[in-house]
Amino acid sequence: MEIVYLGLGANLNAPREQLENAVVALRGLPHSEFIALSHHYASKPMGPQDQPDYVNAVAAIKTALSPEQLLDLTQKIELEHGRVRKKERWGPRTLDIDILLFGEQIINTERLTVPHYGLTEREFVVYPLLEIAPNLLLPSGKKLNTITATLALNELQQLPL
Ligand code: ROI
Repeated sequence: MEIVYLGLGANLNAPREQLENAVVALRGLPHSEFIALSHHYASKPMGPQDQPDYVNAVAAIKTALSPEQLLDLTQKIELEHGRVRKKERWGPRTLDIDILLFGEQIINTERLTVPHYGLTEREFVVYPLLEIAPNLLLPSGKKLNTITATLALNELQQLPL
């Protein structure tokens, strides 16, 4: 079993409900155990600014699935929640599930880059992740909690439950 951290994001069609539905689906993943969920956070869009603010969260699961099996299932959840893959890069989305970390594994395949390439630069990933894993060590050997010293909050806001 590996501990996997998943980044959740949405900015269309009642984003908080999208995340809640995603969590229900993640709780039902086979060969897996749901272990933690951060608060929801309101965040300013990274990329084009002419789109709604996002709601982001991070979840932790324990899984016996392989990274590719998990990716298949998270992509299926995205599609079932009406994710529209638009042509526009970094455009708005109903639900995005990113595999941030998969145990200590470093994965570079056609389909998967783990750790997620944006992990340490995105306040809407780092702060929710820190909330549920305050002592996390990245595969690079860097401690996650040292990154916040140089990472601006950019109006990130923890939302009440
Ligand atoms: N911006 C924010 N704030 N949150 C996201 O989840 C997010 N996801 C994306 C892009 C378009 C890069 N911007 C984002 O895919």
